[in-house]
Amino acid sequence: MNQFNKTDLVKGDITLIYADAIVNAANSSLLGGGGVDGAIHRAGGPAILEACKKIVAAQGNCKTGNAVITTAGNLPAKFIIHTVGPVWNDGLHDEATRLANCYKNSMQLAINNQCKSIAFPNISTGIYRFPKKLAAQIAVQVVHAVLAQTKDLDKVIFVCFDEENYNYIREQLLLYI
Ligand code: AR6
Repeated sequence: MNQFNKTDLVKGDITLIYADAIVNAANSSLLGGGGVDGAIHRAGGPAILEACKKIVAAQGNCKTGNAVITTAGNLPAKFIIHTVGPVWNDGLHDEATRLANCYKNSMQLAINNQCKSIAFPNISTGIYRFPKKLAAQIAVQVVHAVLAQTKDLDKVIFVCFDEENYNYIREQLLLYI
């Protein structure tokens, strides 16, 4: 299986995806919010928030670029990996590196928890205003770089809620055929 076959592109709602882990674009409080974060907590039920609160009590807030793992509650996934994307400022505040870290650290956490498949939303491209084209370039590049270095993941699914993100991710994935 080549690396291209290890990536998939889906347009829709990540809460409906059957993957070992789905990634949440959270904020550092881990207490929920709008966008995909709101959708995951709503669909997954209160067990996810309870697990997040325990993590915050034990280790404090989650820093930008880092990731933590919880139950997926009522969702079809096994785990939720909550990562905190950067707020886009002007591109001069390490936004690109910090977004890359979200993808890297989420994949590593999935591997550490014996996950074979992981689904990502377009982290930071909503409320945090990261430019979608640049975010797609970073996401696909990092995912392929990590896949090239591990045999532990069988599938990475990009789940795009909007047409614009879908087209940018598609454009980037085609570069790897
Ligand atoms: N499934 C997949 N993708 C979705 C869904 C869904 N159900 N809903 C929205 N998106 P955002 P951010 C897409 O704003 O920019 C929260 O309040 C959306 O179209 O969810 O990282 C957190 O608590 C966009 O492309 O996350 C933080 O405070 C992408 O998900 C803050 O928002 C990310 O948009 C994080 O902002």
